[in-house]
Amino acid sequence: MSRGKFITFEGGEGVGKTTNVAFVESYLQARNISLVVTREPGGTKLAEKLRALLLDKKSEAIAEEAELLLMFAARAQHIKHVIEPALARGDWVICDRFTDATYAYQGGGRNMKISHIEWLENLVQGNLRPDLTVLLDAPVKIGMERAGKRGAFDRFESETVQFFEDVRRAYLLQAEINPQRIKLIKANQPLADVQQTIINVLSPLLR
Ligand code: T5A
Repeated sequence: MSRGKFITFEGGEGVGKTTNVAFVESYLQARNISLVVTREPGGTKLAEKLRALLLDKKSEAIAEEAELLLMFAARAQHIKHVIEPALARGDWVICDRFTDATYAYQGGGRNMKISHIEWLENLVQGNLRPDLTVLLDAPVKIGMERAGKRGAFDRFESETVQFFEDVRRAYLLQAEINPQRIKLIKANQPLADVQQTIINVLSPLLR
């Protein structure tokens, strides 16, 4: 049994990650690929509890270091109990956000040291890196408008426009540093065009 593929979806608020994760799920299922769809922070009982704490707007002010460590605590659980077992049994894993989000939000948005994120990434993930990352990119205003239609904002969504501009810049830098893995797709085009581009970037993995 060959190891499954690990695909992550990234991007700022409201760019269409969840919509396109569902699209890829149906697309791969139609090709008889056995897969697990999951998300971060989250994906296990404990990690979902940590997600609720991290997104809760009413919580006490969370120290940046605590936020970073909670993201990686959730990730450690997720990798150990969901991602690694699935990949080992040959399933593909489609994950709505992963460590690029930490580089973007905690590194770019919160301005935390990249060397600290790299250290935690190596500690928690060992050699595990996605085979493919779909980075959906749109101007901050468009993403926030789309996210706003969904209802009340969570703790991250309540951040400033400057924060999201910094997040976006950090994501684009990640794509520049990792051009083989991260495929940048313009998300401010019609959904059908976004999805056709996603099929194009997926096709090398299906060969
Ligand atoms: N976080 C996460 C960190 O800070 N560090 C980390 O390490 C990690 C892993 C998680 C939060 O945690 C932070 C980042 C996040 O703030 P989340 O729920 O994963 O939160 O992220 P959100 O961005 O809040 O997810 P959203 O559901 O808001 O956005 P999506 O999934 O990008 O957008 P989606 O698919 O729900 O689409 C939004 C709307 O746009 C429409 C959809 O139909 C929907 O109505 N849409 C389009 N409309 C027109 N044209 C298109 N091309 C469209 N694509 C989608």
